[in-house]
Amino acid sequence: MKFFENLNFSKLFSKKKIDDNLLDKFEELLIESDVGTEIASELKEKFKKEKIGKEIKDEKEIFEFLGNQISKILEPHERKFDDLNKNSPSIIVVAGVNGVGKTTTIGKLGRLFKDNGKKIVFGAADTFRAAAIDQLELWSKKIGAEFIKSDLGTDPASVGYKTAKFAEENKLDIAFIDTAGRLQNKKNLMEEYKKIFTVLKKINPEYPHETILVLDATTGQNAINQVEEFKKISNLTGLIITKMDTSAKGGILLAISKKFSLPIIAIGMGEKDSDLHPFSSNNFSKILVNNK
Ligand SMILES: Nc1nc2c(ncn2[C@@H]2O[C@H](COP(=O)(O)OP(=O)(O)OP(=O)(O)O)[C@@H](O)[C@H]2O)c(=O)[nH]1
Ligand SMILES: [Mg+2]
Repeated sequence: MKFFENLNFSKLFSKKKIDDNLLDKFEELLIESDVGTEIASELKEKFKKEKIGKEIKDEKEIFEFLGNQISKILEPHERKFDDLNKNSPSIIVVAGVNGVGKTTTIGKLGRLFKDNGKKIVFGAADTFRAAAIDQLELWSKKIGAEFIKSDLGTDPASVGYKTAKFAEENKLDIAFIDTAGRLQNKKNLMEEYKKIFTVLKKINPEYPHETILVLDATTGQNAINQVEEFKKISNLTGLIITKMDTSAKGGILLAISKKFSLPIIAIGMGEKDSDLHPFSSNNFSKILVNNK
């Protein structure tokens, strides 16, 4: 990630004194890094207020300024893992378009809660692909989670139902329901999600307690459309951003926080079960500006 990686700040600030021309460049670079125009202009104004006319010591000073500002923007959105298990059982639907990392994230979350002594079940409500069911089953075996599936092609909502019931009957702590990767503009597929929610609510109107949207950090601006689409059909309770270990520009998270004010639960930093990190605005901003 490191969204300032390709941004040539040293060149930009070689003049040392900050003037309007440089500030415009600064703003442009921020926009290129996916933070969105609003935040880019906000950061520019703050930077201007504090630094205009002053001598800048070195690049580090700029990174520090940006890191602090980014951390301040994101801090109110931090949400702790523990918060996901307030009910017994906690019913959690994991949503997102295809390939973002839903199934892997369920595996990682499962590992985390399992390590904390929780009893969990995974429900394979992605019934469209045999490989998707197998993938989740492998994760369940790996970490010792219960596993609920139906035959290929059966109604995803019925798997959701079975999973929640199983969690209730067996007094489990958490049920994670995996869903099919699908394009948010395919109306019929969004209908499938709605059906899952409707069926869960028949068991208990509070179900699902959580609908977590998984976003792929490499997606860029399109992630905003994804949030918009999923917000229409569900009560999103949190975000998890995956693939932050790649060259993705994590700046999109700032744009999303600004626009939707959604809690951020965790970031995915790789494919292994230990690669899910609680979201910390402070750490995130540091990685982002590469201010080690
Ligand atoms: N580098 C990296 N790869 C990840 C991360 N999370 C998931 N992946 C990889 O991304 C690919 C897709 O992950 P899945 O978990 O299958 O994604 P999905 O959303 O369930 O996909 P569908 O079920 O097809 O919609 C896999 O190769 C994962 O190993 C991450 O944080 N970092
Ligand atoms: Mg999947």
